Amino acid sequence: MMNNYFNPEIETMPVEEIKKLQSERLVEQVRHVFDNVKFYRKKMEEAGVRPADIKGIEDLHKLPFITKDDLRDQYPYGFVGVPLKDCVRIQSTSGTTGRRVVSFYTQEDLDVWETCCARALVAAGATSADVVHVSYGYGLFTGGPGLNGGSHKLGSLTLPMSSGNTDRQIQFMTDLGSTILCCTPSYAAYLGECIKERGVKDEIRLKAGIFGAEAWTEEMRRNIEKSLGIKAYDIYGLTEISGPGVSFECKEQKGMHINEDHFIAEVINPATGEVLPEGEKGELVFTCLTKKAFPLLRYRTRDICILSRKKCSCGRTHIKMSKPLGRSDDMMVVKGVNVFPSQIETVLLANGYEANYQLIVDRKNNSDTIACDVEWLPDKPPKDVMDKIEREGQLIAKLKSMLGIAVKVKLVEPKTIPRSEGKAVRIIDKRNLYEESTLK
Ligand code: DLL
Repeated sequence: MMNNYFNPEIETMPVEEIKKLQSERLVEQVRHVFDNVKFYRKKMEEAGVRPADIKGIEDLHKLPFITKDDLRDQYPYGFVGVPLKDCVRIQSTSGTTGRRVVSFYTQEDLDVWETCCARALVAAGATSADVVHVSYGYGLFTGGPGLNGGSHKLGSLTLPMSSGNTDRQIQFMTDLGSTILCCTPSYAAYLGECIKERGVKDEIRLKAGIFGAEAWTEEMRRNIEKSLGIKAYDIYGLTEISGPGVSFECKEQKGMHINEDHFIAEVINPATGEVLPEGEKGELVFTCLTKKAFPLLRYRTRDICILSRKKCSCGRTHIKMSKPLGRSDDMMVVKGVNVFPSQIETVLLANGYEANYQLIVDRKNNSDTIACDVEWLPDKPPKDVMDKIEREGQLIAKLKSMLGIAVKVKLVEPKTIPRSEGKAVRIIDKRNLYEESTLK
């Protein structure tokens, strides 16, 4: 009889046993990091913590945090925990020079990552008899390679479609009878519209989709499920902690099970760093238990979440996280790309403007748009309309090369962007993608 798990013995392990396994792995991992990652060894020494002080997960709170800034400062090799000859792959975030994170993998690390993705596929009902259509981007982005690897592990026929070229996507989907779709939720919604427009819904064999990499609402889930005639499951992850599959939804569709044999999750107060009890909302922090090439301990994700150990009807015992409910920094995911306002600011300052700007992010026809109003300097007004268009064009090109996505730029008169007495309101996100948790 078919079961609903990829690794039943681990996914349904009694909680006490999971904690025991985590403790054993943590002790070993702390030793590995202390011995091999100079930067973290120094951090531990500064905090007065020795590997011997970490006897199990109850001691986790003694370890110092790692932030994205630490990764940036140590770019590219500072966190690598094995000789480079043992690394077989890198993946990277969509960020640019200043914010780029490069994550390294040994062959075993890739194996673990792909197993986590295979678990997500099985939780969405996939078997080796399925045709898995992967429309996440391939290359440096983790989406395509992660789900691709998971699908191979499961033995499913894998279509490495990558993103874009919607006509071809639909053609393969109908010709090859794709049954599981993996892509961002906004692309799934767009595909649903295109399929309707082309009148080919009857030729589509999809039964489920695994959608993540950006925030999406329950309303979007309902729309996608209706337009594609499928069950839509959430999947979460980040490049620093391997990629997609850190956690995934099961048939309950209420919260994502974290692969606790490989990651410990904590929720902290982002202002004080204090660990919060289960059920409270705070910043999600991950410790990698098994990754050797890029072994991050207590990495602050900046995603705001809630954890819950309530019994799940699917039988999995691994803790669940809510959908991300916001960010504790100002990062936005636009068209699947991680965008920081500081990147925009860098471009403006480098091109003779000041940081008087406002970003307006919206979603039209299931596609994100980002516009940036920028004040020209009082002593440098555009000479005429042509000059204004030319200057806007220059900024568009510079922003495109910094972010990798198109930003619509409008130069505006000085002092027309509202000033604030406190923190400047740099971003108006009209998409309302974050909502209250459905985890009870
Ligand atoms: O987005 C990995 C991924 C690929 C996840 C495919 C799921 C599917 P990064 O580009 O490093 O990695 O971006 C990580 O994206 O910190 C969240 O803020 C956001 N994010 C990822 N998954 C979700 C999700 C990939 N399901 C950042 N819901 C994370 C909301 C998500 N936000």
